Amino acid sequence: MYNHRQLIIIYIYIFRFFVYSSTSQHQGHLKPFGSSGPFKKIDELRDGFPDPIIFFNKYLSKSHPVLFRQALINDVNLSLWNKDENLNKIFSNNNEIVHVETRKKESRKQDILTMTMTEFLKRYQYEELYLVAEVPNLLRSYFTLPTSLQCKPAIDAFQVAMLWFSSGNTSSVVHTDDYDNINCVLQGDKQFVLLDPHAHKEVASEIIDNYSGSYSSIDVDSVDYNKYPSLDNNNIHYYQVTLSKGDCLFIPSLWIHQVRSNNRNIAVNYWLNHKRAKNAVVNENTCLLMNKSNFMRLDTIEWPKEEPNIEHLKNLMLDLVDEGKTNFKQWTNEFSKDLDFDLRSNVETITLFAEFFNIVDANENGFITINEVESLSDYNKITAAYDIIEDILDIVDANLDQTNQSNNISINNIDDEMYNNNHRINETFSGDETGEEEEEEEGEEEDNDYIDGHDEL
Ligand SMILES: *[C@@H]1O[C@H](CO)[C@@H](O)[C@H](O)[C@H]1NC(C)=O
Ligand SMILES: *[C@@H]1O[C@H](CO)[C@@H](O)[C@H](O)[C@H]1NC(C)=O
Ligand SMILES: *[C@@H]1O[C@H](CO)[C@@H](O)[C@H](O)[C@H]1NC(C)=O
Ligand SMILES: *[C@@H]1O[C@H](CO)[C@@H](O)[C@H](O)[C@H]1NC(C)=O
Ligand SMILES: *[C@@H]1O[C@H](CO)[C@@H](O)[C@H](O)[C@H]1NC(C)=O
Ligand SMILES: *[C@@H]1O[C@H](CO)[C@@H](O)[C@H](O)[C@H]1NC(C)=O
Ligand SMILES: CC(=O)N[C@H]1CO[C@H](CO)[C@@H](O)[C@@H]1O
Repeated sequence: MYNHRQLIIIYIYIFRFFVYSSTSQHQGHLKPFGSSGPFKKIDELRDGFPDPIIFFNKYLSKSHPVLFRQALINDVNLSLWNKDENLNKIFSNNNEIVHVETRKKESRKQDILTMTMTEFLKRYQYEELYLVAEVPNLLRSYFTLPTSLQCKPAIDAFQVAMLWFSSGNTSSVVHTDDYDNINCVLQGDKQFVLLDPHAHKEVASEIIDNYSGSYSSIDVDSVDYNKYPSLDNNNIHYYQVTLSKGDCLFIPSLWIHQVRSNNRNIAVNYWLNHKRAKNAVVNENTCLLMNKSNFMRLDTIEWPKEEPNIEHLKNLMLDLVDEGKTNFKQWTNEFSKDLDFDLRSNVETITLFAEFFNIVDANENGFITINEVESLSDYNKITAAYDIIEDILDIVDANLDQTNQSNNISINNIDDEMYNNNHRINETFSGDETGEEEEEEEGEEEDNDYIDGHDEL
């Protein structure tokens, strides 16, 4: 039997065990995501948007976030958002449909409703509703494209403008986007927490644990540091940014972020295709600053068609395996259909596609399994894979421009040949330092070592 003194000592050991080896002592443990520091300060500009040349050279191409305080202050249409009354007038004779989420604390598994704008305006103050949709047609004439994007090569990279509208108290999941993003608050305020994935690679690959959605299963209101030990580290610097009406924030592609909103809340965000934005040549010649009284409104911009992106790629791969299409020939056929281009008709595209297949086919047996697709959750791998698809798309685009297929190669067995040849390339993609060989950028960026090729998405 133990005497009292021994029992106390045992209790102390048990206590110490829990305190020191089981429970995180970090002050952020079980608190909202990013609520305890240390913090880093975001660059802040106070004179509206910088011109496109500065924006692209100093921020976008360097994946450097920046806050444009009161950038919309001179926007004559900013007062439109003050009252629902104004919006009701605009939509009074219109049936435009919008997508509406049904959980203000974001769940990627929630139901999405569709309803008219008028119906949304009637209901959103009283129900758990969050409009997240492309800016409705009828509203586009009220939006001026941020002047940092008012330049032809920048507009060519423009992907989509989204409207975010709720009565407040929304919180997003922790996630990343493939796009570069400028987010502007039109009403209410929004809090952003940003985390640099290049400075915190281990955090990025641990917490973004749902690969098909590029998001984290972290409970944003109570982060369990025991579950995400990479966060249990006092060298992780968060950026906390609060935007008020008229403020805009640039969030670089692939930066980890989480967003909350308060009160009646309206925001717009502009997504740019990262690869195109990064390759955009924005200088004095290509980007004559426009006549200030003629700034482009959203309704005057030709809406680009949505490109295949990582999301689409992931879903396509999962669907193929589901349908029992698992070998190289089948994938070549299906991807050809998806890209609307016969991958075999061009030696470069079929070679690249074989490289792509090899990345996915981790055990190199020639068949893709669900496990192999799932294990692509490794950030480096999925982006290396997606990068190849982007390269294929470039070739496809160039070829379609020519509409000249006289350089068709007659290939019948080339699939297998290519497939075998490309096994040689496999080690290129097997480690963390993927894709060195195919780095065709100028390569001066410090973020290259995060994931090679990542910065081209
Ligand atoms: C990822 O999220 C989707 C919903 O967005 C869900 O269906 C799927 O089960 C999740 N996968 C994992 C591994 O959590
Ligand atoms: C404001 O909105 C009106 C109505 O769509 C439009 O005619 C006008 O050009 C907009 N002004 C600016 C500066 O965008
Ligand atoms: C705000 O949202 C949180 C969940 O994120 C919920 O617990 C809380 O009750 C909500 N507050 C109000 C006032 O609706
Ligand atoms: C700018 O545009 C306005 C309206 O179209 C026009 O009146 C003015 O002359 C233009 N200014 C310059 C410098 O082109
Ligand atoms: C198509 O390509 C062939 C040779 O590759 C060239 O001779 C011909 O001029 C091209 N046609 C067009 C329309 O570009
Ligand atoms: C090239 O291939 C396409 C289909 O892949 C075909 O439609 C076209 O006629 C071919 N052109 C030549 C010159 O063989
Ligand atoms: C054929 C070939 O080169 N296979 C290599 C693929 O990569 C693995 C390492 O991931 C090597 O062990 C194989 O030899």
